[in-house]
Amino acid sequence: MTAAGRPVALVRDVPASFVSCVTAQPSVPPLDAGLARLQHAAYAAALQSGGFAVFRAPATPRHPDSPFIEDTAVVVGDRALITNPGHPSRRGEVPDVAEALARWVRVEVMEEGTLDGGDVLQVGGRVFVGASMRSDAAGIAALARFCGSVEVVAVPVRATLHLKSGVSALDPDTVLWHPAACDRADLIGVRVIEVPGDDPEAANVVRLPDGSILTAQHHRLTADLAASLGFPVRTVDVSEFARADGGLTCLSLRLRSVGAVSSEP
Ligand code: CIR
Repeated sequence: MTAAGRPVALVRDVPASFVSCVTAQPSVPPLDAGLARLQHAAYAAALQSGGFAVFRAPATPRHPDSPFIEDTAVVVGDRALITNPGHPSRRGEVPDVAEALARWVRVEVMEEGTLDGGDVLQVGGRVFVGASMRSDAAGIAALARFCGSVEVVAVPVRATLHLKSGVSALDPDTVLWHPAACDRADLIGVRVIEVPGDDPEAANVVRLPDGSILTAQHHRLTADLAASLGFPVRTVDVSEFARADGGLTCLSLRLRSVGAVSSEP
């Protein structure tokens, strides 16, 4: 399929070992890799129909969390910073991602500290980075060096795994935010829309190139909220990934300023 000029989204297939993902609490019943694969395919299809050219990196059995590809790199324009993920079990995921990204962007590897891409939110002309249980001060400093003249704002993360677990962009100047993620005042220079309810992940959405918002099926209120703000909404079921502490953004690396020449089926 030809998709000249479309921004790229890179996803990573679900291995059978997905059942052994890192989770804050043991999964009962156990995670279901077959169901996760079906949901992952629907997620990739939604990215595609919303305007991304979707590319798939193969699953790696040794890395159960590898479908959460967002954590392994930060793409700014035509450059990517390959991260050193905060959880030791995830560090082996990065070489394959670096190799895949090199097709589109210049790749640099982080040399100090830890950083998860799930903590990095690019919106309002700034880069917000969560100081979280996964991203430390040295990692945040490495990101700031990588970003050069683009302002990097460190945001203490309250009760979520990552910053983007509870804050994500609706458009270039607006974020959805849940109070469990961070202090609202830290989100300088952007319009902040509070998401109701108890689950911070309800604020995790993906803005698609066609301007629509991808929401998780189990967060009905988020879809209603986005629609009430005038955004077209697409919805996918990612419940199996939510059980492994992941949201919608975690499942792809989005290269918004890189146009694909062709995409895989
Ligand atoms: C982990 O704990 O690393 C994975 N089970 C979930 C990662 C979710 N990623 C993200 O929020 N960006």
